[in-house]
Amino acid sequence: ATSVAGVENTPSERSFIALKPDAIQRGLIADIVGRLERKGFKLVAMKLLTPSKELVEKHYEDLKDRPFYPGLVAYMAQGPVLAMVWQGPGVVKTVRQMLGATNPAQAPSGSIRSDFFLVTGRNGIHASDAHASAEAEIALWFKPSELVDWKRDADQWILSAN
Ligand code: IDP
Ligand code: MG
Repeated sequence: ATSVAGVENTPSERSFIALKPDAIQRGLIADIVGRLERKGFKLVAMKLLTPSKELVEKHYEDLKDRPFYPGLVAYMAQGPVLAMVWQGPGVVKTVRQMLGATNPAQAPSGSIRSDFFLVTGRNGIHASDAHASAEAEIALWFKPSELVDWKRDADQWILSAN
């Protein structure tokens, strides 16, 4: 397996997506992962883990001064978390749209957070919000050797003719 840093706005663009412990506990893996898969994005890494408190703290470092931070870290560090890397043109922005707003009550109907979740503190899924944060989060959660470099035959039907 090799990994080449994803390039923004090309088919190699990547995002870090993670199903949070509530999604795992509730048996929503197939429903949510299925949406990403059917959209046409390509899965390049996936692992189920219970992240260390340190990993979660680093992942949510920019929120460390918020009142909900300790509860957020405890929620995530309970595990399990399904950590993934998905690839495709526009993946960062499009997956954020597929998620909907942070607060499921404000997420558009048909979005993942609207369809499966009720409250901000149990909103089931994380997705990188920008290209730079995606690359940083991928490096935080995965070793380069865990990213799978594979040729998908369906790409000729998904990525061509644009
Ligand atoms: P995002 O997940 O949509 O990017 P962020 O503002 O980056 O939203 O917050 C990260 C995560 O922190 C949220 O997905 C949610 O799990 C949690 N969070 C954000 N705001 C609150 C809050 O007001 N109460 C409890 N948890 C929150
Ligand atoms: Mg965020």
